[in-house]
Amino acid sequence: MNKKYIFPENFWWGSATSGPQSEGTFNKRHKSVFDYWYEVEPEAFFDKVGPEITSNFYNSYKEDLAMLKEIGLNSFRTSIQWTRLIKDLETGEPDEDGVRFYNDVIDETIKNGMIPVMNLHHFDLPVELYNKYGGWTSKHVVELFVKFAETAFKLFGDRVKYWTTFNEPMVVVEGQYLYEFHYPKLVDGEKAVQAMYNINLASAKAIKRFRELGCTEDGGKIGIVLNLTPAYPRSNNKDDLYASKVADTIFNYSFLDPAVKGEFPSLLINLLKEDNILWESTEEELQIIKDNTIDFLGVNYYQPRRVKAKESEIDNTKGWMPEKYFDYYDMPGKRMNPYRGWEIYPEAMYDIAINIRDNYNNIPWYISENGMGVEGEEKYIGEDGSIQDDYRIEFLEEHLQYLHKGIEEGSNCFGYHSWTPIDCWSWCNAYKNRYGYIAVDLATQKKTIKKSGTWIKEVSSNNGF
Ligand code: BGP
Repeated sequence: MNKKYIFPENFWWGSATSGPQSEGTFNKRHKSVFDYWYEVEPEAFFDKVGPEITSNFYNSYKEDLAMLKEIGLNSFRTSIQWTRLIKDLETGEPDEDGVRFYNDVIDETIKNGMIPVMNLHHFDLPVELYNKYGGWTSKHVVELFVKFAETAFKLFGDRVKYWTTFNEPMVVVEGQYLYEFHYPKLVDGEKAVQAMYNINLASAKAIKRFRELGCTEDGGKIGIVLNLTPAYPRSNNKDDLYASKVADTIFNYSFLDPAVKGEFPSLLINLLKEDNILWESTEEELQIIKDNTIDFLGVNYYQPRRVKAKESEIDNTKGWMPEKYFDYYDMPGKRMNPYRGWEIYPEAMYDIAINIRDNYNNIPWYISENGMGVEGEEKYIGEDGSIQDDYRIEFLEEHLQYLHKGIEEGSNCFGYHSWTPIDCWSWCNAYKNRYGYIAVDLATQKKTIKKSGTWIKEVSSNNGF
């Protein structure tokens, strides 16, 4: 008989989306960097589909959340858009319609038996704050983020018990300041490093505010969502090992260490000092980071990072870049998701679980995103009219098996959220790759449960498979 994978009691079987990717821009007070970028360069988005319509969650959240309940989910993460909740970005004064909307979403989530997890920043900086202050390189923007967070905590903290400050902050650093895939598409190592520091500071300051406001008193918890992409070396040769250590330090531990341990990795500080590019910080700020670590961690995992010792010449034309320290390694025979171009390597779920157990105080954590984006799913529509996404079920089961092994060996993981419940908009890829348990027909907004939606319902009701 096949092994059964049963998960810990009260395990979260949920799914995640974000405000900017699901709501649509209806009635927003401000534009985010993505709203603005689409306005000035629509051709940068797949099929020129922008963030304005998306899956229509702003209008259809009641029906959508009822469908999430129908497929058995017991928890749900989305994000509060800064550009929707806040009327006055300087004071943090809320917008009436934004308050109404998020109140309804939260109430409706709870009414449908799901734990709401609310995130505060999912790549969606108000563009005005970039234009006026330079965005995440500005410490004033850090203060404005804390005001926004405070407004959200005060308004919704009575019902929302799980908060996260940022989703994948390293992707903001990479996209905005290094690799040109988020507006303003800069290539500027110095700014990247300052933004990395400032976002860590913003997270710690928001956590501090959360605790000062007494949000923890009736069980409120706060964390951060990080995309951990373990760096695997080509070989055990010491130079390859060093390359992977540096890649892990820059891309993973730059946020994980301050979040959990309250300190930046010394290797990171040393490299940045040697490269003469260390951020501006004060003693007082570093103390705030030290004193305000997270209660729980969300981990987004999609793909590993394969690296080898630096063999190619360092490209200095772009200024400081992380690739100064390693080369990417194109491992022969790796499994790929051809649509997204990402390697499939479920074993990393186990490695992440053990790393957290052994090196990060075995902090309570959950998988906050994992999933498979596939293009052209219409071709898998079966006789009953639903998408037969067996490939997705297989992908999710494999990842869950490795997660289960980590849990069996003592890692403190309390849940699994897939990306995403209902097909949603995906940054520059727009609606190219679909990830949902529920399909959306963009032309009619008709939503249909896929085979994986029926599968997760079973898994959730059996607490395993
Ligand atoms: C994560 C983001 C999500 C989501 C997901 C899928 O990095 O947190 O917002 O988009 O990746 O990736 P993509 O949309 O790029 O295919």
